Amino acid sequence: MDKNKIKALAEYVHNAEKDKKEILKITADLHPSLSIDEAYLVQEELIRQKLEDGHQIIGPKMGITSEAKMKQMDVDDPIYGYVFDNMIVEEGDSISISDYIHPKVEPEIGFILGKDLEGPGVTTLDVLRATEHVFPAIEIIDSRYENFNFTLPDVIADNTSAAGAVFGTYLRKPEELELDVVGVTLSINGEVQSLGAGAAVLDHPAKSIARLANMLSKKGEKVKAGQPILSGGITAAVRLSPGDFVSAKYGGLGDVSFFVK
Ligand code: 0L1
Ligand code: MG
Repeated sequence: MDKNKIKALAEYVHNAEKDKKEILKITADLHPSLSIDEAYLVQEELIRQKLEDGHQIIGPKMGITSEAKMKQMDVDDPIYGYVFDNMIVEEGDSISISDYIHPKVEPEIGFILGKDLEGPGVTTLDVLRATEHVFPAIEIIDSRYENFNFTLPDVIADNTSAAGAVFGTYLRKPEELELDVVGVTLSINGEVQSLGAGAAVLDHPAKSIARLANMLSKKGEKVKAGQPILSGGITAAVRLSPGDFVSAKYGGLGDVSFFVK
């Protein structure tokens, strides 16, 4: 795919995000043969455009991290994207539904590393040894595609539906918890909508960070110390509506919440 095509596809997705208007997936019409490698080139260009607009990367995020979802999409690898500064929602604050297209939320375990991790060959144990803190988080996903209808390359090009992140402030050392059996409930207005345990994320959330380091190494990049990293959704994502009070409560890892106006 030539540079102009990559730029045009990135602009197509970027404009949808800026205008809060859903679009048809890239593979429907614009570029049906979009491959995973090409999709990451579009994502890179989208990220370049966001940086050019003055936004900053806060940290990477992992997506499609449950075995069920990977099987459903017939892929062996999860995917990654990036959380930007304008996506951050302070714990306890409100978001306005009109700033999104059709937002959903999923509870995740966040990681902050004390040292960079560079693949290939990074293991779950390497991640646990390098982790300074884990924390509770909620990711807001808002696919720019109509009805969240996309193929894997489409969603990679769309920065893995990244739209928001609420980082909780309850920091824990990873050795204080068994992250695979940490339970979480996701509630809207006090009613539990979905629940799960850390193992829903590739058997162990730290394994997801190892996969991230190993995938990034293919383009000569590493997972950087100090950045908050989202390891992947633990439960099915839940659609938001105005008036919602969203709360994720974790076993041994506190909770995190916000409001929807
Ligand atoms: O963070 C995620 O797992 C979302 C990845 C994209 C899939 C979706 O938008 O549902
Ligand atoms: Mg997610």
